Amino acid sequence: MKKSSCTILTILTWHILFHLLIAINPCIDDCVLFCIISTRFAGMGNLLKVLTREIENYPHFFLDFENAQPTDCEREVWNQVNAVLQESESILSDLQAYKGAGQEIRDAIQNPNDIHLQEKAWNSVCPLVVRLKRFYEFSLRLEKALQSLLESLTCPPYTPTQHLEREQALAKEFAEILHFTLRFDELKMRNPAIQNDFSYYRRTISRNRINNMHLDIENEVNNEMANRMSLFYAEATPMLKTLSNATTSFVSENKTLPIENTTMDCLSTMASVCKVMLETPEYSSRFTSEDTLMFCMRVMVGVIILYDHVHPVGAFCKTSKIDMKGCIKVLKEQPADSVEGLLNALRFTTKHLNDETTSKQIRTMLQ
Ligand SMILES: *[C@@H]1O[C@H](CO)[C@@H](O)[C@H](O)[C@H]1NC(C)=O
Ligand SMILES: *[C@@H]1O[C@H](CO)[C@@H](O)[C@H](O)[C@H]1NC(C)=O
Ligand SMILES: CC(=O)N[C@H]1CO[C@H](CO)[C@@H](O)[C@@H]1O
Repeated sequence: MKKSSCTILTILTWHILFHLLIAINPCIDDCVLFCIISTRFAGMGNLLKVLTREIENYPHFFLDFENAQPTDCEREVWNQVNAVLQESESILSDLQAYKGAGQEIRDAIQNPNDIHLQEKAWNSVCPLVVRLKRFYEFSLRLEKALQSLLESLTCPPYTPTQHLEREQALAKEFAEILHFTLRFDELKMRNPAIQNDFSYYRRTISRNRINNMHLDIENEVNNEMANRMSLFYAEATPMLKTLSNATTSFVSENKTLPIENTTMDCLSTMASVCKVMLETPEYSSRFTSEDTLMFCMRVMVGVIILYDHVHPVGAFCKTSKIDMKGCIKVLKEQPADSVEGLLNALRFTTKHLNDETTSKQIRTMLQ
């Protein structure tokens, strides 16, 4: 008894000292200090959790999706990612307005000898390809932004929970990337014109190349670019696939660190935080707008899908760090029409739902 209260006292002293020192020197030194303390007092984290009554299995805190502002420590990465995110709404509205050249292409194909119709189709498709290139290039910038965030949100010495709680503005940007991704892929899936236009473009350009005509477009979209764009648009959910590829390579390039676990933990923690905020009225009532609840749901689903694509056995099996039953339950408690798209995303864009390791109960919940 005496011994354990002594331990607790020591820990409290360190805890207080730690916070005092952080208050004095907030930025770099706290990392160093925390590192020293946490290596010297392995296990302190768990005891502290008990002391602060954080004994639940799943991380639990309010992530301020509406107002989080970057601290000085976050600012550099935040600015970099924010510059990318600034463009995301215009990408979405451009994609939403994308009508395609279906009619012109059909006319040209049905009248192969009508040069005028061939030119008309070609001239309609070229500007569309330039727009598709802009979307594709945006995916590359988003991929870089995601990697910067993952680096910040997984670096030692903090746990993913500590990172997300301390770096809420970065966590919010991470959420915004996922939110954007789901909306982009939804629009792309509903627009078959994109692939149709692009494959017409590819067939026609090789013919035009033989006839040595109308090749200005190649200054804009060269052959290598066209190949890469082709792979991108061939994906059912291209933006998510880009992010999951990026996350997978982030995990494998950083193998020497215990990051393999921390990256997955970062994703599962994010899912859990969203779930807890949605199912806990004390948290969800702090959002001033209904849109934030929808945002939170999309982010939860986005992060689950990402986890499922990156993790070797996915999000649905028993060992998954994501409480899938809880997440699906939270979605099903919302008005059906607002979550149907999200449930479909879980049904049709995940990778491991139909694996044998997925419990019957989860499969039934998603039927
Ligand atoms: C993702 O990676 C796979 C395998 O390396 C590749 O075939 C695919 O084209 C990539 N997809 C995207 C969208 O980057
Ligand atoms: C971290 O990941 C490695 C490889 O996947 C695994 O062997 C190890 O048990 C994991 N550690 C923890 C604490 O989960
Ligand atoms: C610490 C470390 O090795 N970080 C590397 C993780 O992987 C990215 C690329 O995905 C590198 O840029 C980082 O330097």
